[in-house]
Amino acid sequence: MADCSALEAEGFIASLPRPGDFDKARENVEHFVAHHAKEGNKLAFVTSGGTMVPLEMNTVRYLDNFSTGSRGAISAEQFISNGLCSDIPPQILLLVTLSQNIDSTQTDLLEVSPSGDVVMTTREAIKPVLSKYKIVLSCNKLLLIGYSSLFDYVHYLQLITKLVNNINSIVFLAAAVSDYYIPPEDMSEHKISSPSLKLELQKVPKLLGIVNNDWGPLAYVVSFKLETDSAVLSERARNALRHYGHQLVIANTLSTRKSQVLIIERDKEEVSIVLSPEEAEKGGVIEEKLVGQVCKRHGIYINGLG
Ligand code: PAZ
Repeated sequence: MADCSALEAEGFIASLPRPGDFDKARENVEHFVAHHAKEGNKLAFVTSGGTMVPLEMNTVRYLDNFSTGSRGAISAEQFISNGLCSDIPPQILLLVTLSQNIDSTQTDLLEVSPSGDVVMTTREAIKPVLSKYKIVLSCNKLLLIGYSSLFDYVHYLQLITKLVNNINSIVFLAAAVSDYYIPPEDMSEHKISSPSLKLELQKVPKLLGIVNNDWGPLAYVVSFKLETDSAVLSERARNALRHYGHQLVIANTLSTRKSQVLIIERDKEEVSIVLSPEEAEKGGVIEEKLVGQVCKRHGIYINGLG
């Protein structure tokens, strides 16, 4: 694993272009965190979706990791309405990819009015979701920060983890982060037009250890391990837990991720969380159980440190 020191991580991140709205996002996150710290509220910082790796500076083409963003989005909802936690549920800071999936969800909500204008649909099915979303936003319980590329993601990951570094914070890393990238200095400025294309990608330095060792040492860090071969899942997740020192690793395989996950915790037997077909049919989601377990364990963690 290409691990790096905090200094190397700083250098790597500084070599990447910053998202255009970084300063505004920093201001928003600072306000959100300060407000909830004053109230003594818990925070969950959730990352969600894939991280696009651009091939050109003026990006026409890119590579992406598989992720629909649904794990992060549903988990954020569950953190907000977590019925399994006895105390106040955490407020949410959601770092979410601005991917095609999200765009297409949004365009599904659009319809053309009789006057020909494109307007948000008032279809019954989405009314409760939208109104819940509006309430959550207006109560300042949710702050959304959008990103597209790997470059944006690592800048925000560093910024936000440092700002939420507190025992009351859960850092919940559900985004699917690329292991490879093209360094900006090797990228074509404009659209590549060569007759054939050979790509040489560099390994992205492993930032997972830095997240809790340097940027967020007080936070409760939960990372995800994705494999496609279930035979190696548990062992690799346990290795990741040992290697990075996170509080929890959630292990999932691509094909069964919506119905089964493993919770891997230091010095403990792994716990399997399953969503039965009957529960799924009734509209149940595995994230409800998963987030409940995370909140319960975070409560134990806080009490242990307090
Ligand atoms: O976004 P999604 O719901 O389609 O999938 C979720 C997931 C598989 C990306 C997530 O559970 C996960 O494992 N994230 C970490 C992936 C990684 O190992 O980089």
